[in-house]
Amino acid sequence: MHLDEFSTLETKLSLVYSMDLTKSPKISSTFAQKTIVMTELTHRAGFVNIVGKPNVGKSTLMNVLVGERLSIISSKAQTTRHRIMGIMNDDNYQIVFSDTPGMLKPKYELHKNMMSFVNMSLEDADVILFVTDLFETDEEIEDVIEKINHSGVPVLLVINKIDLSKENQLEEVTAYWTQRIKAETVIPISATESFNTERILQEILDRIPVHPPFYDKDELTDKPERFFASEIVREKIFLNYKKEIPYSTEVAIEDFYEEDSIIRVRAVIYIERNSQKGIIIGEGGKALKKVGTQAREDMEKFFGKKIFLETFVKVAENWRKDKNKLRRFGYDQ
Ligand SMILES: Nc1nc2c(ncn2[C@@H]2O[C@H](COP(=O)(O)OP(=O)(O)OP(=O)(O)O)[C@@H](O)[C@H]2O)c(=O)[nH]1
Ligand SMILES: [Mg+2]
Repeated sequence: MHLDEFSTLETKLSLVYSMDLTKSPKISSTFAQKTIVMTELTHRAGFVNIVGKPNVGKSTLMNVLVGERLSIISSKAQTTRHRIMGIMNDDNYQIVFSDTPGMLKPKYELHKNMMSFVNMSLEDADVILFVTDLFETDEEIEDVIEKINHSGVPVLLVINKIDLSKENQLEEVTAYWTQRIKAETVIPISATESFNTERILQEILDRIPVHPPFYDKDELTDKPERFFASEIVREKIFLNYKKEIPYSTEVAIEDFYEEDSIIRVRAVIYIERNSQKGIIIGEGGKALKKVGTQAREDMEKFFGKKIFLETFVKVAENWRKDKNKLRRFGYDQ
């Protein structure tokens, strides 16, 4: 560690501890000073990147670990399209989780961009959480697994959805994956039941370096408010429409205007073809109204404020295959 980093951190810690500790009549200032140095020598921080095939529960797990609904979740594969950071802060550590899109063989330009988020996250991790469930195989992702096995980064193999496990299934799945992934340990969990997720935390803390925090301790994510607003609308689209519609849709927030007692949000739902407009809007506008109401309710919970949400539908012809449009939607790397 650089000496100047040490002194900045020491100043910060001095401020914190002079408030907390020296106020207490039982704790002398010498003790407070010692605690500062101890914390400096023991504070851990690192990047923990969550990867795996689509639909195995990566986003559910990150939300559980961070304790906030940062990533959207759906029963359909390929819900997550970006790398989303979720920061877990404690006095003694800071873990910067990254949720990533499901690993797949790219079929169009959007997939390539999604996979570049995954590849990047393999490079800057202190620990990789490779998540699978009881049902997935390594089909289509053999090359990414190869990359993980040669990355030199410690891998924790997380087997999710064990609430659905039948006799011997967990043993069989564990045997299958331990032959493929070079993992330091295997952690069976149920993300939806928060079962055994504490063990993940312990295994991470054993592996991340002693380091000052990378971000302010009150920060929770790297993404702006508009991103979460658009993701909430997209989640409701994944929930309410079938087949190609969720995959053909992107959401852009054109206005996010915060007033004292309300946030005014203008969301544009982009589809690939004019013929999809009718499906999105639905008979008498019912389908779009439902999406709007559900999204508004979730935004009010997320932002803790009343929301006025307007939704519009526009066509962005074949946006999934168009590099310029993808860049406009924030997929540029
Ligand atoms: N039964 C059960 N279902 C789970 C568990 N964890 C997640 N799920 C469900 O699995 C589905 C996919 O969850 P996500 O968290 O969106 O999965 P993901 O890996 O982020 O998926 P992509 O973003 O598409 O890569 C959702 O319907 C979740 O409710 C679990 O522990 N048990
Ligand atoms: Mg996800």
